[in-house]
Amino acid sequence: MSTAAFNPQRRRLLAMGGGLLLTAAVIRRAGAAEAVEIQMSGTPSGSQVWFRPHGLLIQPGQTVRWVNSDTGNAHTTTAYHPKNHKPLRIPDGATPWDSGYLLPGQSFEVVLSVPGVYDYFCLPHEMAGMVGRIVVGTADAAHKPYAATDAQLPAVALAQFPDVAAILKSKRID
Ligand SMILES: [Cu+2]
Repeated sequence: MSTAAFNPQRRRLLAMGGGLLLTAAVIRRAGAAEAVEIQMSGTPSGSQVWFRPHGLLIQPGQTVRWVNSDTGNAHTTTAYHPKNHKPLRIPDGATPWDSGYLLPGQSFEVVLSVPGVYDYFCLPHEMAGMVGRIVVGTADAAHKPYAATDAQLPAVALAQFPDVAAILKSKRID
């Protein structure tokens, strides 16, 4: 119950903060300071789980914040990277992340600075297709990134990555 009460309050604070940042943007560098939220959620039974948005375009240096807005499930946000025992599907030189288990109401942030395509997954739900893709800055819209490692991923996860072209066009894909 306390987490349910915490979330709306926190969102209001974030909204206020966002307003202040927009004001500051007049002075300098709006995009660099604004955090973008990705919700981690699912159906009450856990039979369906998702990141929302699961396709996202941000600018280099922007902060991404994953929030577990689920009522009962723990989730992770984990980069596809050898350090996380997965094939490399983030740009060369980018720092991989692994949130560890986030309980409902908990959140995790990273700052993504290296331009390119970042694929990530939820550790307990990769096999349920709970994956996401972030494009930082720009990417080759015609390119299928990381195709060489596609065969190492579960088909259900692979099927969920939005096309780079669609992310560049829509900026946000739920
Ligand atoms: Cu999950």
